[in-house]
Amino acid sequence: TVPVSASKEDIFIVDSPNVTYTESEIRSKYTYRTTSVAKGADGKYVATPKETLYNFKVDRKIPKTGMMLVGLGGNNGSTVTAGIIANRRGLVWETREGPRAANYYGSVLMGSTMKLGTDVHTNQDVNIPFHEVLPIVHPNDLVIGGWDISSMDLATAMDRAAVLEPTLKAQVKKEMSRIVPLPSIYYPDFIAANQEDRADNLIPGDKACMAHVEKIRQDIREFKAQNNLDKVIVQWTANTERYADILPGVNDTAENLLKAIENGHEEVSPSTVFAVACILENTPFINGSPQNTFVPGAIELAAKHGAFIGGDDFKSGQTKMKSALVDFLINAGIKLTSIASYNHLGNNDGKNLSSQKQFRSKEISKSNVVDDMVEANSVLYKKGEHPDHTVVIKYMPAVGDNKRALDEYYAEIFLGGHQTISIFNVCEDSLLASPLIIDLVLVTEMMTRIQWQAQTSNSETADDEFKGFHSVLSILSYMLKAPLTPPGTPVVNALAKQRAALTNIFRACVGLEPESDMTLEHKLF
Ligand code: NAI
Ligand code: DG6
Repeated sequence: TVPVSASKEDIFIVDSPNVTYTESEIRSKYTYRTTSVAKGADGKYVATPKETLYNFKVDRKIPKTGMMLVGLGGNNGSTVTAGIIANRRGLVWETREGPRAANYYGSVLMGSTMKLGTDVHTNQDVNIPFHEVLPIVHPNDLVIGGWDISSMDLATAMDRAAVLEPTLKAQVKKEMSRIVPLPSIYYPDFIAANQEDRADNLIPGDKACMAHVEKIRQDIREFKAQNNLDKVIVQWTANTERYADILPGVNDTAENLLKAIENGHEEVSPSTVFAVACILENTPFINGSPQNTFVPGAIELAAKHGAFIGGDDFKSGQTKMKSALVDFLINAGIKLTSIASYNHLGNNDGKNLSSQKQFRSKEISKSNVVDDMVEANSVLYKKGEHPDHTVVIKYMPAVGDNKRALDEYYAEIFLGGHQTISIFNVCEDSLLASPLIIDLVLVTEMMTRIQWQAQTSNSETADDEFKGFHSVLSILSYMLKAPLTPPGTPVVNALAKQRAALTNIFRACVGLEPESDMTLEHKLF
């Protein structure tokens, strides 16, 4: 007999003594299997299978959720907003290639599937949409708001962005024109000087202060109250800032960072002020740009408050490709020796990045994305050896949001031969970034409803021993170029591993084993 789940919406249930459904929760007892390795006196590794037992608890009630974007009036902000409205209303619009309908292509959660298991009768894979595995918020239900230093309403901002088809814009124009960004904080030194003419929607003051932190907290509370929301997730999709210097006594600890804000220290960036405000408000904050928003003091503050943070820098096109291709090459035993990455783009992001300090932030996040894969292969690379890697970005107004990314991968193959792979990637940058913004919000929100406890021998432990994941959400790595991880833990850049982490953590929460591609059922008979 198959047990009945409490929710009619579920498209599957797990039939296992380790999984229980109640009206409000899904609980699973999960055995996490890893391998411990120690080096013996003889220099040989000893690998020992290890099992850790966890209980997971998932809150099934889908909350009414708000998404507040910093940089709401930018290309990403206006595009993701129009996209959600178009999906919510099921819009169809004419293009020169025929009608197009709203979709969530490019969102892992909304556009991809995962294998649930194997059909008992046909022995074939049964795949289900990713967003059906856990009770995830539907993006159509997100209430959108946010801040921008530009006062433009979103209909006008969407025209300025020049991303969407006129026939789509016409249909969302009225709704978009009603959305006007809240004034924001602007410390001119952090973004390019060429952005100054946009800055007409400002909270007074040109350096960090507690009044700014309090104003942002108040904005979040008001947005929540006005829209009757259970939760808000804030995301930075504003301009790339320059790096902040890490200064002892200023931003190195939580206490010092708060003092530095109080004292109006000039090395505290707007994005860090937003992060601090969100942390104090216990509102998750994700950084979609490359700068070091999460200075050590901000990370410590988040951990202290158990507030979720995630970053950095959306991984949309060129870098996503890179983290998949390099994974493939190195795992195929091919010695990658150089990567040359050129971009040119003509949107406001490109304009801001034409300034050296802002470019430097992007150069760093785009350059460190292969380190873990290289380091893991001691057959191909000696300790400290690394492929050459160059990143170039040029501002070319004529191509607008239609970014061109040209990559050359040069590798050494069998017996001293060479393989050169050239990639020319063209697409609207904001149409790739928008679904990532959605995924980041959906996964982050879901993580606020997952709790865990280590199973002990007297297993049925009390609820108050459950706790949340670490405040640094490394589970978001798939969507981000320079994944932030809990201090002292490794960064994983390989795309397949990042997706597996996301998939398998979700599966564990409903008591399912990690996706295994062994398919012994198709090999042993
Ligand atoms: P954009 O320049 O069109 O939009 C940024 C918006 O932020 C502008 O409207 C600007 O007025 C606003 N802004 C600047 N400082 C602000 C502040 N302190 N508070 C509030 N608003 C502020 O840029 P776009 O294309 O939307 O990209 C946004 C960010 O996302 C950039 O940092 C970019 O590097 C990053 N990113 C974009 C990707 C993409 O594929 N589009 C991928 C990876 C990262
Ligand atoms: C040019 O590199 C501008 C950047 O903002 C990128 O378009 C953005 O970071 C996306 O980069 P990628 O490497 O993920 O395509």
